[in-house]
Amino acid sequence: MDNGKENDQLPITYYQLSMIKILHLADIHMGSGFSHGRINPDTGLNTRLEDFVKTLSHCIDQALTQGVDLVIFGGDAFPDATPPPYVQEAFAGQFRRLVDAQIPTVLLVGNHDQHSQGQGGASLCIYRTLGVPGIVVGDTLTTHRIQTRNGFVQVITLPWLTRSTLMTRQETEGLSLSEVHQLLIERLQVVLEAEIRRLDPNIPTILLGHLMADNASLGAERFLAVGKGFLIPLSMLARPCFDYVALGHVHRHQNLNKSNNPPVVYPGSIERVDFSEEKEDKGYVMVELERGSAKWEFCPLPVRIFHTIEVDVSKAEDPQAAIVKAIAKYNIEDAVIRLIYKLRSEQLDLIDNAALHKLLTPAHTYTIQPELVSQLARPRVPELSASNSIDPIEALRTYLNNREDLKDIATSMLEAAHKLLAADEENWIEPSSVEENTNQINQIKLDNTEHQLRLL
Ligand SMILES: [Mn+2]
Repeated sequence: MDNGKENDQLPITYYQLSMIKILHLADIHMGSGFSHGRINPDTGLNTRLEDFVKTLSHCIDQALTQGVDLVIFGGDAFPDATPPPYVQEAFAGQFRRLVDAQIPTVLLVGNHDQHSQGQGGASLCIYRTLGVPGIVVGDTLTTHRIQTRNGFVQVITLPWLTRSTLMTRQETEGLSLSEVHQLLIERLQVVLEAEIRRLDPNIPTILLGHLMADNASLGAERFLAVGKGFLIPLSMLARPCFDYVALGHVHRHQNLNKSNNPPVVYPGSIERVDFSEEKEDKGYVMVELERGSAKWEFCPLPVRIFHTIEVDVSKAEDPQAAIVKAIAKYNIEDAVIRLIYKLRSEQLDLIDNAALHKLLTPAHTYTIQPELVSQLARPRVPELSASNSIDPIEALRTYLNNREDLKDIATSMLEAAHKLLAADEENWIEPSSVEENTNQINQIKLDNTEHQLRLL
């Protein structure tokens, strides 16, 4: 049986047998988030690795029991290009089950899977090097014709692109960052058009990309992406030549094309990588594909629960009781808990830390972060509240406008900030991940804006 072999020589007479069933998952990030786990004394492994393996295993179970014809993975297998062997093995052990069941699988290379120089994804390319039957590695922009039990499907793989993939450093010299991005989009357009022209119009077609689409809803990540990201316009993806656009990179599940012609879907990560994902459902997408139509459904996975318990007890008479009450609102059993409470320094003696630790024991893991609120009335800047997102320079300018005492150095502070940001943009190393920086942004939002700016 030629299952899963890429086949450039299609039979002359070709009939679509029936609908093709596909499992689409992305952003496994196996081996990340260890700080939210603990060592399992029975196995010696971090419990978060065990969680991720269990969830991936659940996904593969579904592929097997529901008899899918193809599995497509949208990239970011591990947190970086050189995962430790035991993590690689855990990942391989799950995909091996698809090989055994002769289910062809496409593994796309995400930004985390690439070496910083953008020379392909070593951690996934090993499957091609070994010639693992049925596994296709998507580390270049190209079209794969794949034979499944229910007929052929063509998959265009679009791995994470870096500047160096599409252009030389000389070509970008003297260009602004937005000009570089514009040029990149133009280059990509040309290469993608060439692939599209080669498509067989009678075969169901998938575009599988690891990318940031220009209207993906990101929350805090969006703020960070400004000036750094390489955003792909949705119009490049939502085209009738594709029956389904399968994406990876953004950890929040979403369909970017509500009219579904074609669906443009991020399944999201399969497990919560950090607290920025605490409120998101996690899962995979099941697709029924035919030429000209794709029915899809998001299937949630049972994953570890994360709760942030945040409480301001600075005005409470009995701060300990107020914290205990806040904790009682949550079912903390087996969950990853982050307790953040704000209090005044003279209340410190009223907190019974040992009792809080005892109370949080049923959690899987927990952290306790007390934050002292200052007694001094601080001038707040309403324009800089956490709900507003403005670029860093504007934020600084607004802040300085509100600080008479800093008037003398305001201009030099702005100049220094410009220099810092420009230096950041000149850096050729791609940001390892937008999504992983969310924590940082959340932290900045939690911390006092004034305080952060003072650090400049
Ligand atoms: Mn990614």
